[in-house]
Amino acid sequence: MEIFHIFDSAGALLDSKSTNLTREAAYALATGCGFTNAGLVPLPHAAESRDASRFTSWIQAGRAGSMRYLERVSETSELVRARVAVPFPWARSAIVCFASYNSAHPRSTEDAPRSSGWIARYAWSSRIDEKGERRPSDYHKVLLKRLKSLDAKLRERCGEFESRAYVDTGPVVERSLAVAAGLGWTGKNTCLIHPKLGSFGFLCVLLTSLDVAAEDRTPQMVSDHCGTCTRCLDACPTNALTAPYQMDATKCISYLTIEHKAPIAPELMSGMGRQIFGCDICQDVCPWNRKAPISADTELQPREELVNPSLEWLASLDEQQWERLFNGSPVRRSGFLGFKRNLAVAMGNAPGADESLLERLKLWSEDADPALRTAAEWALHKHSQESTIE
Ligand code: B12
Ligand code: SF4
Ligand code: SF4
Repeated sequence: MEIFHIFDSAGALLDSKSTNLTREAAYALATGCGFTNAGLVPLPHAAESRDASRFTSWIQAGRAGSMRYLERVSETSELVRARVAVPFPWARSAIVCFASYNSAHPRSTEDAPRSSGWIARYAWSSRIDEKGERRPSDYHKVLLKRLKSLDAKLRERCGEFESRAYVDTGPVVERSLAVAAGLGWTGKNTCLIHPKLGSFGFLCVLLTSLDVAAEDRTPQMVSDHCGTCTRCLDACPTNALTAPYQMDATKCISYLTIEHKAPIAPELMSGMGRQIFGCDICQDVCPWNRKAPISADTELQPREELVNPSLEWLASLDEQQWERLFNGSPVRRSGFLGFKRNLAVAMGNAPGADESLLERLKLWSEDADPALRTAAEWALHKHSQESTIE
């Protein structure tokens, strides 16, 4: 059967006599829509049972904490996310896309200005708007738009078919599909690592009812390149990486600062260091990110003001100013109160304490919000102990 994998010099498809997808076509169309890389996997895929049982064990071990949406079950009592076929029995292929957000800016693990915090690299993103002004951007929106244009391009060639486009929020395990699509391997830090692009990349998925061409149905997996390295496990400050390839999300700083809305357990606060939104440590120490190319993605460019931001500056923002700073940014997910709670922890971990930080912490230690109050009390206690020791 004829398959559409013949391109002219501009990358346009010349032949579309069949509706079978090829890797080459998926890659060309996806990169044409702005993605850095893309792979294709037939569904169900070869490692589906293995990944379904890994996901199920992870949920059963209580690793998901309060992220209840991950635990949703079907009418047949199967975890919805364990296999794509549970929510989408019609799905025959997944185009998995990778969008790099790597930048030349410092790593969280490098020396930083005194009393500065850390916002995860993925949340620095911005774009220039129609008026020429830099605006925060959110990868969910940016990439969903690209997936939709990929979907439209496929429709022009294949006619109608069933599809779903997901960036993060769909009921699928994106890293499982990315590995199956040959985009990289699962690192011991649990991240998808692309052998050339590293792990500072977003993943997203276009599920379709289109079949994969026969010659592209054989899995093209990237082998595990972690070898004897254990840098990520050694560097994780809260021991969230309980063993190679195993993460207890309830201990992960990313979970604690973004997803977890309640008070943070005091025994985890010291380990959180200066992270105020997300955490990059296990990726910053990874040798596979050292030589990764810098992303030229115009919609995911870093905002300078969010790199090593001063804790004092962030703590001084009122709600309106905070909303303005993070309107349209992934940082909004923590909420204003959650962000202040995270700041309080980072202020507790800051070396020494300026009078103004202590004043702010005193104010917050009387706040009505229990999560902020607990964090501020902990931070004050920590500084009072330090001054006693001195
Ligand atoms: C819940 C979630 C989290 C949770 C839990 C993370 C986790 N490790 O499970 C928290 C809040 C902690 C989190 C943190 C982060 N996240 Co997150 N998260 C998700 C989400 C929504 C679901 C992940 C999930 O289902 N977890 C359950 C576990 C079982 O699944 P998994 O780790 O993805 O599964 C693979 C491996 O663990 C592996 N595996 C399991 N057991 C074993 C055993 C062996 C031997 C091996 C080899 C492999 C293996 O198999 C699975 C399939 O391959 C996905 C989006 C999505 N819909 O998939 C984004 C996603 C995984 N997150 C992402 C990002 C960017 C992050 C952060 C970097 C953000 C930050 N800077 O703070 C950190 C990274 C922390 C880390 N080391 O993983 C990206 C990952 C990109 C990449 N290159 O890997 C995703 C895909 C979002 C996106 N659309 O881009 N995240
Ligand atoms: S993101 Fe941070 S806390 Fe989470 S596993 Fe990696 S190093 Fe540990
Ligand atoms: S730091 Fe080392 S062990 Fe961890 S993911 Fe990177 S290469 Fe693998």
